[in-house]
Amino acid sequence: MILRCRRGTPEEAVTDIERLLQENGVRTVRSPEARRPILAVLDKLPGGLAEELAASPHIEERAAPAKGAFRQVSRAFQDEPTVVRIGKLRIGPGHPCAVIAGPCSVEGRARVLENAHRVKEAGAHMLRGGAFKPRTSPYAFQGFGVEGLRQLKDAGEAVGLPVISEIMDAAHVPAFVDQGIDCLQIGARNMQNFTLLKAVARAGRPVLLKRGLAATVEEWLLAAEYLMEGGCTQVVLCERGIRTFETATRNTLDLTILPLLRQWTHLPVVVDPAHASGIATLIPTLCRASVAAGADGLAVEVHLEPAIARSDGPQALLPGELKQVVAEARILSSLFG
Ligand SMILES: [Mn+2]
Repeated sequence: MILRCRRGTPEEAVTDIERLLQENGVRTVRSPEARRPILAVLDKLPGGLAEELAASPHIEERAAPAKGAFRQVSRAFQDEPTVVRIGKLRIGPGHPCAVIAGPCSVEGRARVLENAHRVKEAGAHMLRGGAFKPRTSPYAFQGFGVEGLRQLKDAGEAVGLPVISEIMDAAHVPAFVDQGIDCLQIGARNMQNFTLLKAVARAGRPVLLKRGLAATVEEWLLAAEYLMEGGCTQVVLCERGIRTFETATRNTLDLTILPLLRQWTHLPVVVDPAHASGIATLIPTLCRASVAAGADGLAVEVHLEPAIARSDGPQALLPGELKQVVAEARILSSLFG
């Protein structure tokens, strides 16, 4: 349950409500919302307490979350949508569509630097690159690890872009922080790795949380709830396609949930049509559809020579194609935003 106080409720009245709940063994969390005090009630209310709260002149509304266990991710927990801050970049409503681009894998210092220059020239806002790669086959390229993080960060700094990379292991959090990785990505396969979610939440960095390939929206938002419960308020959701009966494409891009997420959560949403489709020629069209459906950002992969990419070459855009995607996203987000 979420308790929404009237605007202008005095602070003492709010702390009285918090104390009353605490004395009854009920935990609460205060929303960062500035316009009015909002409390998420984490535990079940004991008998009689609900009536007592209902009688309070300070509580305007007792909102039920869209799904039972949602609390801090709930739309009702914040009147204002969350705008995630990554350096100078802003991801969320009211800001231009954020484009995250770069190679699937960091493939060496010179290559990632060249890629970064082309991504920057194309107008993208954040450089991506995998250093720890979750590959289906153990024989496929696994990434350069910490050295890859260092090369990615150096490339980002050289062109003035923040960087994002996937973290697969809770033990790697200090390495990501030490290397200055600006945004930590939780990949689709780790969406419900709760130990990882808890560790990443404490890293004090923005997090991009990909939807699991077989995860419902409820499971996905509860994974985001883990991050928020752990103290991370800067969470970006990323739809990257789900596994269906269809085999013509790598996954099936689920844009249906974009307007639904707007109703259920205040968190911003980015769409990754590259991993959803797996086919580079489909990506520009899917980018347009994503922005039209309300995406706050796009995540795509770029390679200068896709034929020799060490991973995901078939879904890599060329720099010129990225430039077109960025230009169209800017126009469409101003039209629909
Ligand atoms: Mn990839």
